[in-house]
Amino acid sequence: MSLESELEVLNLKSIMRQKLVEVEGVPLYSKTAENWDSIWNFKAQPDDLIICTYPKSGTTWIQEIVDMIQQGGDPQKCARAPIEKRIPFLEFFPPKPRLFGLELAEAMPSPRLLKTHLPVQLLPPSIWQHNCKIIYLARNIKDCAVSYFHFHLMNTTLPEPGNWDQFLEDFIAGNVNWGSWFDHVHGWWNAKSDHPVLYLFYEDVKEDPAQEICKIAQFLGLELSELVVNQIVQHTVFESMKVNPFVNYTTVPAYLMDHTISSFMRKGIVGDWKKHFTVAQSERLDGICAQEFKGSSLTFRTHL
Ligand code: PPS
Repeated sequence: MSLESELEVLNLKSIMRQKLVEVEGVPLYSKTAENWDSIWNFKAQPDDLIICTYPKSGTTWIQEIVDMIQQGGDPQKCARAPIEKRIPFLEFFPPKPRLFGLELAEAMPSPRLLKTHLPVQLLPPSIWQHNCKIIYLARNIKDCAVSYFHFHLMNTTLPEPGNWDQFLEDFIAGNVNWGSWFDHVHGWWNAKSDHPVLYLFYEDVKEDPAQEICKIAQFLGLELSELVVNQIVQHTVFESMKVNPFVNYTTVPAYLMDHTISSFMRKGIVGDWKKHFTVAQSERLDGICAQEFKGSSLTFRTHL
């Protein structure tokens, strides 16, 4: 093996099945925690647009929708690079020499589109200081948990998930990368009263994509023709995204994402949880949700 290949293997090993390390009580990739100062000191620009989600809430879907809106509905322009190169993922640190996350963002001309899964309290302060626009997409907890479980199986940068029953317990307790789903969706729900946050739901985008695309365009101060809205709907429907190598993560090496175990574009539906949850698990989670959402105006749909 050449020296370069050996280094590549060593570098890769450092990000595979990473341990989680808490930052302000939130479990994050150990690489993210190691680089926390540089994330916290990220210098935002006033025209940065941030896409924020809890993992597996439809981030990639909304990223492609927003890029399509910004590119006037031209799919060729969105095919300029895979999604992770077009929209830097702020807190993700891949092995060197890959340009990613922060470094990619810093090398990018404005206006930038950025992705993060950070909970509200961990968002770098300069994003608030510059009053950057933020699009938040939330997904119901049951489908989110199922999707995250399958993602742990195929994505070797995440810790081993154990079986579904074990994973679900960790997920509910917030012992997973990026922490508690409850804290995340509530934190961002509350943030929208003081900041320019457009709070969207996966289930609404699934039910009426054209309507949600128009909401996003309006938030960005753009007007789209009916033709362009239809082009965006066609280009971003699950069946199109599943076979589009610029969004389906099939260009990522198989030792990091093994699509033979589970596709990144897995099911793309509302209600797949019914195939995974036992009745007891579902009822228990309903009880926890009832407690967690007491007094909150935030509600989710678990079927359409
Ligand atoms: S990540 O890794 O956190 O960025 O993943 P994320 O993109 O947030 O979520 C992946 C899930 O979103 C589904 N998806 C879609 N659903 C409907 N329509 C479209 N176009 C679409 N694109 C991605 C994807 O299939 C994952 O959900 P599951 O339930 O696992 O299928």
